[in-house]
Amino acid sequence: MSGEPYYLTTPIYYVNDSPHIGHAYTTVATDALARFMRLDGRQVFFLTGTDEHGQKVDKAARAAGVDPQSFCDRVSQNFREMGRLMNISNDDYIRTTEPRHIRASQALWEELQKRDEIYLGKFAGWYSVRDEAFFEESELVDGKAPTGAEVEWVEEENYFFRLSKWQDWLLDHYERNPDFIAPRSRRNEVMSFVRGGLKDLSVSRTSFSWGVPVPGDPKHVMYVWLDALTNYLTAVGYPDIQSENYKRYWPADLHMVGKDIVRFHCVYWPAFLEAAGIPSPKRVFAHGWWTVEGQKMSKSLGNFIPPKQLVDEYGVDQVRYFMLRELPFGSDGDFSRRAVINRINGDLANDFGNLAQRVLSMIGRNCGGKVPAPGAFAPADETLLAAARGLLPKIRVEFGEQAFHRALELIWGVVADANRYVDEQAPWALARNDTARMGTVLYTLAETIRHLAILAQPVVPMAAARLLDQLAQPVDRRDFAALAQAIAPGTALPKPEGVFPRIVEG
Ligand code: ME8
Repeated sequence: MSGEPYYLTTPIYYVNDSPHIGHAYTTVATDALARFMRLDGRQVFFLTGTDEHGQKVDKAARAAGVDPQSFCDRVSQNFREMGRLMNISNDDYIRTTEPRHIRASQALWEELQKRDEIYLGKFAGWYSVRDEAFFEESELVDGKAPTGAEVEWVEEENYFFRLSKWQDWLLDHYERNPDFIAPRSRRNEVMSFVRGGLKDLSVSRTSFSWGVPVPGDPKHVMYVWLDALTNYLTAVGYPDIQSENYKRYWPADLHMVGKDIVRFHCVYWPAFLEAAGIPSPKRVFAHGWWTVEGQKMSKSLGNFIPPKQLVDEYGVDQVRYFMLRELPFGSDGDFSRRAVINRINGDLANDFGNLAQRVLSMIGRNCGGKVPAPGAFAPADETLLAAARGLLPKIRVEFGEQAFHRALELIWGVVADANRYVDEQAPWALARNDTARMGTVLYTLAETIRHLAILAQPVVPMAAARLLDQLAQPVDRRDFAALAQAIAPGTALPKPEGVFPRIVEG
């Protein structure tokens, strides 16, 4: 493998519950980026997995009447299946109950202890099991966590991490690395939290045992977030810092997370790492929150949408496209069936699907099923081809900033240009009186569709692959480097088939 390394991760999901569209969203976005980077020649390592320790999972296992390990084995499998269902191209799947991870977490702990970053003390404060987080009295809202979760008073002998010591370093780190936290609104939020003052953080618990035992003091288990964050190191071989993967992939290029877990990733994580002498990840992107049909997703409302239900109903590429196109990535938004159907029938079926279907069937009918040879290009042809050929550098910028919606807008901008061009050039009329010009127009369109299909692969991999099959493009000519090699006149094309069916509402 060659190419510059690119390491990206999703959060590891708690196994207390089944996957829903919120989890699918983060994973799909990360997958689109992983696919983009691979197509762009990068050597990608894409990690996802499950977070299996802590009080929340322990409680869920008890409620299900099974031991925590069997419970984790079962629920982790559901997240793996969600990955398959959403066509996720992860390179590794980590579970925090795996021996490799216990070893890495304990090694990080020992490193922190060796550097005197951890000390034994007495904790007294509020804890929310749902958030697996400690809160200050001043942070509580009507006696609950700011997230609305119940809190309980905890008094225990705990190990503490000297978080307060890292306050100035963190602020300086944010200043020196303006791209470390995205989007900007999250960066401001984190900076004002840190400026508000950091207290040392309790990093062990003794009131339950479902966790990684603290080295040398096994009546303590590690705080689930210290254990969980370490997964990003485990997967690249930590503590073996001489391993090929560690050297190649650490520090990670991107941790993709939801906005609910920014503090853990942007405050605690870089502080733990710096304290252990390990470089911080380059970037954390915290995306927004989905509501469903105008309501917060919650167990009590029973409105969690399992990804399988949507994929069965609309198709996997359709759901992936909707998720990444509908919301400006980073903002909150609402998931409604109406909005999904509008995107599918509008952008996919009418605009892109129809364009491809029209052009490929005209080539089938009027050119003996072979890509026609173009004559001299007219200005309108040149304009369309230039728009298609100019896309990659533009969408590279957007993917680099995780602005998936803007990348798709750009691609679909050229879909719209191509549709306008078909209408203006009217190749069906040229078929009757100027077959040479018709050949040039259909060639221009076939080449444009090839660009669009190659560039759409990260988001709609299956449909794009079917389009590239219909353009008879060999599998080794589908990456971004292949954009420069125009489709060969005379290429025999198979019979076209629609790739984006309309949703017919009953
Ligand atoms: O926090 N909208 O796991 P978790 C958008 N184990 N995204 C959503 C969402 C919604 N309504 N609901 C969930 C944890 N998500 C920890 C992470 S990482 C070292 C440990 C997504 O199962 C979003 O990415 O609660 C959010 O950050 C994540 O699921 C939380 O998953």
